[in-house]
Amino acid sequence: MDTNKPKVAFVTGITGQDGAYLAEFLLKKGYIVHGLKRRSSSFNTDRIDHLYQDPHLSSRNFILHYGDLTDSTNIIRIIQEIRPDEIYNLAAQSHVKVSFDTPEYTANADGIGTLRILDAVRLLGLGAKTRIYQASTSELYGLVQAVPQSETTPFYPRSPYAVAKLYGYWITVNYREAYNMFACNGILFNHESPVRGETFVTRKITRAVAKIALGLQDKLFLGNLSARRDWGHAKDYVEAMWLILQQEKPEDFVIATGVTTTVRDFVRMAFAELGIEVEFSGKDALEKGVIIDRDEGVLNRLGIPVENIKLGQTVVKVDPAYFRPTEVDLLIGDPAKAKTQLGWEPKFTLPMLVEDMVASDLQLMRKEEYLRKGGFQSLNYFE
Ligand code: NDP
Ligand code: GDR
Repeated sequence: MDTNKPKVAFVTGITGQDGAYLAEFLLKKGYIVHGLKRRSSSFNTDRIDHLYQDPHLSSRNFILHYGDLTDSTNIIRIIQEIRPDEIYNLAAQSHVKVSFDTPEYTANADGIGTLRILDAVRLLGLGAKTRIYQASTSELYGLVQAVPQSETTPFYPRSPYAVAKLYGYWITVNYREAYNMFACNGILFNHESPVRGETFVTRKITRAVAKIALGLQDKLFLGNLSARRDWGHAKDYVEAMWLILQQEKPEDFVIATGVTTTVRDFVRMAFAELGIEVEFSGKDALEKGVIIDRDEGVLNRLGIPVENIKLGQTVVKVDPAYFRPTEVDLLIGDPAKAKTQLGWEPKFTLPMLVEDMVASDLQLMRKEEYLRKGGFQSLNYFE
């Protein structure tokens, strides 16, 4: 084998949060990266535009292919063409709440989509060459059986998304055992970043906090404030994906920080980044968050007009429309196996994650402020 030949990776879901960070990570390691991109009626490549290479160049190390996980013919064709050393299957309808609205599509893309990848590798006779990473999730644990959740904690999925991912998890294990393939599950707990999808709760919060501070929005409507999540930074988590495929034996790993926080506390932390103190009162659907203090030194340093931050103003309200038919109340992962076997350790703490996201959204919303002042249409309001 030519050891100087660059490794070839195929990343599905390359236009998503993790796909973008993973592509950057692999390119830095010298890989040739192929990505699967869906056709969309408008551009969907914002997160990877900085990696784009002109297709007319004679040699490229970043190549995109049109395709969809619901179409096995294109999956087989692309894998046959590129014969990857590693496949990272990150593509999914990844929103838990949306999976209640689109359960059949979610099952097809997230569950059967995983089978399509595994079976393409098997059918093409690449089982001994190609290593496969499957993006499994802490949502598999669902209804709490035991905490902290580890590789041996029983699963109890609580959404069409989680049930589809349960199929993805087990079909990966089955292909490993039945066909001796190097196929692994990374059971990743929630991980976020400045490019997190705008409808996931952390990003929804950091965007709204920045808008409220700049006077572009009054308040933020949220669902279950008491849900607890183990939040890490996506940058740390894509490194773990790669490490999982570099082991001698294929195994499954939990990737988490081991720290859990309520949505309510995430809101407090995000406002606090901008020198705004928010206190919560009331219960369930009547709970609300009100500004009780402001740090003028911080506001001045960040150039946020003090008059935008009104003491007594309600900035968070609960809208039951965001409640889920079945909720996952508590996630807290035990990353001990990843720490000892992979040598993986997250570099970001939760306060560092919040700081990164709020700073980035403040900058983004300044652009929106500028556009609005100029009389232009504002950025979309995502929920
Ligand atoms: P995103 O929602 O940001 O990205 C999902 C990606 O999948 C996008 O590139 C999307 O394309 C693509 N995609 C969706 N449906 C299809 C389809 N039918 N065919 C091809 N591509 C499709 O997710 P994340 O980056 O946050 O997550 C990556 C993976 O990890 C997902 O599988 C998710 O379920 C899983 N996961 C995520 C965790 C997290 O906290 N982020 C935790 C545990 C697991 P487009 O851009 O066109 O929409
Ligand atoms: P999750 O992430 O469902 O854990 O799935 P999300 O950020 O959507 O929700 C986290 C918790 O916050 C509560 N919540 C709200 N959620 C959203 N989206 N919007 C709200 O307004 C809101 N208010 C409260 C939710 O009820 C929930 O308890 C993410 C996805 O990335 C999955 O793909 C991944 O598998 C898991 O993380 C691990």
